[in-house]
Amino acid sequence: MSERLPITVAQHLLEQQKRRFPDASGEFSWLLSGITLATKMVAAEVRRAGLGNKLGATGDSNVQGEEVQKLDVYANEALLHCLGRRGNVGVLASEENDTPVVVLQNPSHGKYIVVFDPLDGSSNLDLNISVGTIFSILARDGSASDAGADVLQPGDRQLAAGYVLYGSSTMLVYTSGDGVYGFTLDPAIGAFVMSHPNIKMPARGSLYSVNEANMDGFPEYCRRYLHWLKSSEDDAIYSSRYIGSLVADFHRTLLRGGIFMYPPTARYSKGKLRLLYEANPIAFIAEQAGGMATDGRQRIMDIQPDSLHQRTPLYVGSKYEMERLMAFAKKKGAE
Ligand code: P6P
Repeated sequence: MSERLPITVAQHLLEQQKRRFPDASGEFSWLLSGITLATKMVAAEVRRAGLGNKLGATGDSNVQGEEVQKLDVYANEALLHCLGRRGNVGVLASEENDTPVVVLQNPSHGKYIVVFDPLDGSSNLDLNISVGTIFSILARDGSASDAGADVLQPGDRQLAAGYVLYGSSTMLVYTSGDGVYGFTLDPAIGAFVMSHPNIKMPARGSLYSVNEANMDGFPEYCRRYLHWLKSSEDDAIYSSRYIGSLVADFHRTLLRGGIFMYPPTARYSKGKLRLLYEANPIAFIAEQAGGMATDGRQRIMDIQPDSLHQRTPLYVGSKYEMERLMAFAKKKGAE
């Protein structure tokens, strides 16, 4: 086939599944097409958010105590609708829902769990700043007593993970454990088309990303590390970039290298970001691209979750910057 013709995410998934699992039933590809359909619907709404009274808050707050934006509700309903009808998804767990939604009771039918943040960074929508959808796919462990318990799996057990960045273009970035692939939504044909095959994070970068307004609440080692980043030791010259939208800040780190940090702060003593549907999918992608992701003490994907919406500190980025951070964390009096 001519190189000029597009490779869509559906074609890529089928080829990848066939290569890795020759007897694959195509079920997984069908599941992922539920995510691409929902995120195309979200992209269409985000792209014209300023029209037709779509911006702004609903007046409600979610389980996180955060103000719910109108497009949060739309994105959440689009994902629940498109994934709920795939026929192989058993449980859906969303940042916007207090508890998981059981779609198919019988684990042998609904063998997949999808955990997602439908529209991360939505408070930035009114400012036309990039936002994103983040998702993580797990297998149902039929032995679990209830759907809530079934969802609480460490990130190491993710089957796949990804995000859709609604930025200057709409990009899906995805891994199923066999590398990281980027697809750009082509509005002319309404399909996500392969644009970034086999993404690798640079081993070292020149950017760091953290909300420095929270610095006084950071652990001591983190403050020392930031001081090192700002010094010109090791002839390293770093610049600071911070968008305040996780998917955008991580996507830049994935492509340019460096480090993104959301440490414990005075307000969020366990970190602000959520383990299951923010840190875990981001960590899976980072590691598959050659980077690292920790909570300052342990690998993010080793953490055994206790609850659906639990928060965690997140440090994610290039090997060099991450290993330097861990060296600061190990020093005596690091806290
Ligand atoms: P802060 C957005 O609200 C979000 O959940 C992430 O997308 C982002 O990384 C973080 O919060 C920004 O938090 O405290 O710096 O505004």
